[in-house]
Amino acid sequence: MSYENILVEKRNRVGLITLNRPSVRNALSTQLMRELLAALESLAGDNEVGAVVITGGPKFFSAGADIKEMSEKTLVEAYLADMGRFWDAVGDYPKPLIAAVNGYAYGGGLEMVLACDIVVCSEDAKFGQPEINIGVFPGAGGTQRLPRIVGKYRAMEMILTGRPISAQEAYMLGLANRVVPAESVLDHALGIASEIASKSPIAVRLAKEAVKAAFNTTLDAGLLFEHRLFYMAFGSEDKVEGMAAFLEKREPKFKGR
Ligand code: CO8
Repeated sequence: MSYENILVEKRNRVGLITLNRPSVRNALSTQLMRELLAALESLAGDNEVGAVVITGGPKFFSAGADIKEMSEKTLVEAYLADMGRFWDAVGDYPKPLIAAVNGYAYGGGLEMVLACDIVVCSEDAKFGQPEINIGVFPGAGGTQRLPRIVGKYRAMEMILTGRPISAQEAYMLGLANRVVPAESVLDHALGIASEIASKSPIAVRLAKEAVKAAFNTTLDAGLLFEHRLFYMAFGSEDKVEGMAAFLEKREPKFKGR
């Protein structure tokens, strides 16, 4: 598939997707989201890719869903288009997703960040859910994922006032793993991604599944799920190789099997 609204490349074992509609601040149109999902799917099926970085480029991440497109939709059209499923698919992605955020991530842009697993942002980054200012509210996961990360009160304030928070606030709230100078955001994100991509892809996938369950279940059920997935890892060649390499004092060679 050829892409008009995103750029896709591979750097070693890392997939890199750049949102690329700068004239409208990377507004997330249906077409862009379709392309993003197609790119993610293709990278998911690529055994040479161990993790994926999503960025908006050096100036801004995204100003959110495309307001022009949404302004023309009726209730029935919005319902049938069911845009939310695109963000759900990002949240369900099997490989680790690292968001590299320069500048603002607003609305659906923040919701895309929230669907990722690790967040690196610039010192001037801003995170906001401004939907309330245009007569709606977050509809692509913001009301569910944001409170799970920053807590009820901060999420309520962000969603009900629409005011963005700074990179430092995001870091303090656990919404960003690292705050770094703008020019090194992508390198940091790629560094984390390639570190992850050097591990056993099976162990990484199982670990991601287990951590995600923590947000979706009781402690008992989550622990049971974790234990089961842990035992599953014992069926992989990578487990045999990883433990043998440790005991033989050498670097492991993981094959993803
Ligand atoms: N959608 C469409 N076009 C946009 C958007 C957007 N979200 N944001 C900016 N643009 C366009 C502007 O209309 C403008 O176009 P033009 O040049 O034709 O006038 C161009 O981008 C540049 O915009 P600005 O001049 O405003 O650029 P600034 O750098 O001054 O400001 C801001 C950047 C602060 C990001 C500002 O553009 C802004 O506030 N944008 C809107 C932010 C917003 O409200 N986002 C929430 C959108 S709603 C949403 O995301 C819902 C998610 C749920 C999805 C559905 C799931 C079911």
